[in-house]
Amino acid sequence: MSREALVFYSPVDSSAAWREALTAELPDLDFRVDPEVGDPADIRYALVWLPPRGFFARFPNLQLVTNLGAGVDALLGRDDLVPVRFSRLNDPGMTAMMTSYVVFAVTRYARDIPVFERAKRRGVWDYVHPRPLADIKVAVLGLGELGAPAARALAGMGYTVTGWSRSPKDIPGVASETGREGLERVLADNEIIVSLLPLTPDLRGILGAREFARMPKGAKFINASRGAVVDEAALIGALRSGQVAEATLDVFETEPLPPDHPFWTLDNVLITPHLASITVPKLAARDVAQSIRRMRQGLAPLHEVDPARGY
Ligand code: NDP
Ligand code: OXD
Repeated sequence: MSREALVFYSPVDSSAAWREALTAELPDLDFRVDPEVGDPADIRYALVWLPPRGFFARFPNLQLVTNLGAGVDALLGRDDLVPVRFSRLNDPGMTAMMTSYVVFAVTRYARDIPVFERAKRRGVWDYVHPRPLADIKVAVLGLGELGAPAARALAGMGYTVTGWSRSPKDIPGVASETGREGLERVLADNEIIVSLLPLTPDLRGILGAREFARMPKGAKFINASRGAVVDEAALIGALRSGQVAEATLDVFETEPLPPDHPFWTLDNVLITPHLASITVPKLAARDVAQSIRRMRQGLAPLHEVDPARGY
């Protein structure tokens, strides 16, 4: 009879912090860190972020893969995944951090901060009269676990907020749009557009030349979800022409962003290195432990992902 173990793999998250947080919840858990996995047949659970190709094929008794984050695009469609259950993390720390990033990026534009950053570099007192927040229309594309709280926070601050999602939503202070026609309206009506869309086959490249042209001239774009929801060449064209005046980009089609990428040369682009939000082990471990307990009882894990839906 083999033992029941969990394998941890992440190039960015601390295995020590996760071991401590998870074994505090589940003292009997045999927590192993790749590549020290012992007998691969012991592995029932995987807690992973961006594991290399071939990773899962080694574990014949794997039952549950938990993504160390929200976006599961890098896990789905792999050829080394045996049919297992998938879950994602959904912890309050990750949500709070994403909301703070979106509020920062939107407010930076709403309060004309890039204008003052440039004026300071030129040594110029460049007064721009502030506009009431209610006059500033912001769209949040994707109203999921992260998008909905960000939209709610923006609305709570006084912005005029519309969200776009697959199904209609009822979020206080946030107008709801769905479908292709809804997207067309959202793009045309809002001066600040935030993407919190997952990278699914449907949404790959959803924001291209046509969509940037539809935005009001001088729109601001914030992408904190996945680079490939955007056609980067089209965005660069729009940023060069001024159709899109400014962009804040945390995510890119290729990461790390290659040194010769045109985004680096654009003065109207703020680049952050994919850290809009991270998972906080102490806060997320409870759900991971609960999912393992549920699996032991033959129940579905928490925050299960439907591979067919893609998010
Ligand atoms: P969720 O899966 O909870 O929500 C996804 C949202 O997108 C839902 O509102 C869903 O609609 C909507 N959606 C999906 N498909 C479509 C479609 N075809 N048309 C319109 N709307 C659609 O995701 P999260 O909110 O948790 O996270 C969003 C993304 O943020 C993640 O997938 C990940 O890529 C990224 N992320 C980035 C981080 C960073 O540090 N930069 C950190 C964490 C996440 P509905 O509600 O109707 O299902
Ligand atoms: C995530 C991310 O999807 O950090 O959680 O990008």
